[in-house]
Amino acid sequence: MTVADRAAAGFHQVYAQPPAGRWAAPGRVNLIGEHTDYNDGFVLPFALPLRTVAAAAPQPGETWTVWSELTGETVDFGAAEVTAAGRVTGWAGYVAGIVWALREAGYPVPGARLAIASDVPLGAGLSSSAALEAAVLAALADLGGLDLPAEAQPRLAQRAENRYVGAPTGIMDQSAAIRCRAGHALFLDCRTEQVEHIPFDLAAAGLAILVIDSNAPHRHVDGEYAARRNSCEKAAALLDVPALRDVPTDNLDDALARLPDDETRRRVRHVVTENQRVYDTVDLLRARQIQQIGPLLVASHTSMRDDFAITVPEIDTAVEAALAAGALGARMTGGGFGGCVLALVEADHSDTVANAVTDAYARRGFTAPTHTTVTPAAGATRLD
Ligand code: GAF
Repeated sequence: MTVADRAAAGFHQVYAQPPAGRWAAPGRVNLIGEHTDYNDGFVLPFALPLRTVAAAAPQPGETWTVWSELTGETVDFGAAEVTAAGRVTGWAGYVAGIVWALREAGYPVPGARLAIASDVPLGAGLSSSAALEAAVLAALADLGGLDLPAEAQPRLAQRAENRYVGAPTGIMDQSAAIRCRAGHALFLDCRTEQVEHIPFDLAAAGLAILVIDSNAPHRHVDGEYAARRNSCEKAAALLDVPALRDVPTDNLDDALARLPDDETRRRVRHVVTENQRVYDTVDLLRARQIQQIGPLLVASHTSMRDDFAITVPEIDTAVEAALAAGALGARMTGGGFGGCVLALVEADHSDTVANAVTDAYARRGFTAPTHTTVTPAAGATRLD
């Protein structure tokens, strides 16, 4: 059964009625631009063909009921749970967070029944939480006839995650889940939220993106993410700029000289050089030179490993093995401390690269990785 069929079947089973509609939102990989979003910088994600689907129908009053195929659990909440942040926890907190954020922004949110099914793996760094937020947001906005343009939705979903769930993430994942276009990468300015859809036709160039899930256990992800964000914000204050995005690349050495310690200098160097790599990647894609972006992906990975210190041995092993097997470029994608690696490969070479990574894992005694090739898909949409 497709994910959309599973959502509809779950809805029927739990509520003994058909849904009024189904809304889908994708997971994402980030081609380049890591930990730049909360520094007001630039990112270049694209949406995955893997999606989360919310089947939904209105229900009377200020009450919400949500079922998930993942746990088989049904969670109910009412106005009391969405007047203050954090009252619903676990996976349903992302749903309650969207209701909370909509209400906070003054929207009259309709009561609703929802059934959620998903093909986006959890904990793989492919943004399953943003896919859930975006699918639920699209469903509630349509059911309530809310005047909520797509451009305004990522900030609202991010607020749900930051304030209701309590995860201090930036705006990349929600923007990707909502605003991506099929066949394109999303060049997003995280300060202005301006986007440019950059054509990313891998097949025409004879290329593929291989996504390798490291299957590494996530280690201290939340605490380390918050710590990186804090160092960046402290560094921006020391440099007397609103955000690290405001440190120009050609001024980097001066900026670094004004910082008090080596660790802070490394964090800043990652963010400033990563923003530049996003620009350089976009320039190459605009010139239809996809195969030339490999060295930028590799430089991004090195910077995440050595300066931002967010990789783990399984991830570095995957990148090294992919490159040794002929990948044109490879890097970790997402927040770090586990998750996925993406490799740019010649289309007919993706099995060779994937097998080389599997062999390298076996040699190191790591849990076997999993892999898939992906093409850029569309953002959130109503299915029916
Ligand atoms: C996670 C966050 F949710 C994003 O906002 C972003 O910071 C990313 O890590 C790192 O680039 O996915």
